[in-house]
Amino acid sequence: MDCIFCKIIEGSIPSKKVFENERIIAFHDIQPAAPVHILIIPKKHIPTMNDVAAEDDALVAEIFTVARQIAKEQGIDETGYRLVNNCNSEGGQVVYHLHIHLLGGKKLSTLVG
Ligand code: IU
Repeated sequence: MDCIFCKIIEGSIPSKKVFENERIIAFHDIQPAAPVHILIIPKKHIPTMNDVAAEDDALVAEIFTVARQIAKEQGIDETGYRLVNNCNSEGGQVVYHLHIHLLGGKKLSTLVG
């Protein structure tokens, strides 16, 4: 499969990993938009948020658990952070493997279109 994030998961493309278990990995974004910019992704290839199925409910919940844990480890849980999912072209999605952006470490601007 020609998916850059699947290649990161299998290790054929390197990444700066901050978390990994059997279902999820998290790594630093290569073009950080904030002092902390980490991507949290399922190992299962789910292209977009629209493709999340009922059987993925526990996986999606675990992604949020991992996000909370990483925010704490990065020391931004109290100051605050933002979790973002871009879905499809008008949502700004570039990589078609489900991912949640964890952004923080500075005062983020108000989210506008
Ligand atoms: P998006 O939500 O699909 O727009 O976000 C894709 C992100 O993946 C974006 O912030 C890129 O900088 C990031 N990224 C990466 O970290 N490593 C890569 O090899 C590639 C993209 I391609």
